[in-house]
Amino acid sequence: MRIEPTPDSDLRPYGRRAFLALVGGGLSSLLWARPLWRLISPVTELLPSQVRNVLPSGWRIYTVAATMPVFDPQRWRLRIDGLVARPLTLTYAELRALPRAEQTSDFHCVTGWSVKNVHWAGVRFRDLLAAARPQPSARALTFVSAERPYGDSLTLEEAYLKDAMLAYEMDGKPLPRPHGAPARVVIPEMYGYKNVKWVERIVVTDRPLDGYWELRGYDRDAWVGHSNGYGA
Ligand SMILES: Nc1nc2c(c(=O)[nH]1)N[C@H]1C(S)=C(S)[C@@H](COP(=O)(O)O)O[C@H]1N2
Ligand SMILES: [Mo]
Repeated sequence: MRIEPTPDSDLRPYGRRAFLALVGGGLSSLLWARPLWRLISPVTELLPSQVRNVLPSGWRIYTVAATMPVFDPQRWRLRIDGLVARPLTLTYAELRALPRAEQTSDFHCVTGWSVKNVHWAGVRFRDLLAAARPQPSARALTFVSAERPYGDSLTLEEAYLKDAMLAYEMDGKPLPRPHGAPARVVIPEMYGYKNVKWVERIVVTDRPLDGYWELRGYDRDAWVGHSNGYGA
């Protein structure tokens, strides 16, 4: 895996190491990472710095790195590996050629804002994974963002909910760069932090792993209305 230069914030290198360790299969660092984060930094103090801007549509564009990944349709690849019979790499054209699904759903950030009736088009995870053939021990998916060190995971049960998808269109247009071009996770039942933007790799694992915000105190089970967010 490519290792990126260390960014300026004192918070970020920690998260990158933890998440790369996670993707590399090293789970041990995560077991101590979470309680440590709770001690160092209450969740509420981290949130305001997340807000880059608020759009008239009600969306806030959230990032953790200094710059957003650039999407080049010729060079972009989506890697699917881990507990699969056949690890594979999809081009953007190959992703678009998979069975297309569409839906209209609401989007909720754990900090209290929502956007209603977002129209998404993309691929259901079952269709996305079919060619890779998950092994019988597969239980979860870990989504690695091109925006390091962001990532998160879903159990297969969650990923196979009928309105969860890897989305490549939003409101009738290709997914805009600030929203994660060319592809992001959409799972309306769960808070926004599970909806990983700029997905470039999906690792099939035998258990869900803690993602970026979970390492910083949020629940892994991010069900809207039932987890430890504001107003929950
Ligand atoms: N790569 C990446 N994905 C991310 C985030 C992020 O900072 N980086 N923030 C998450 C959070 S907390 C929310 S609420 C949504 C916000 O989606 P938007 O930026 O498209 O409004 O993206 C999620 N996915
Ligand atoms: Mo969020």
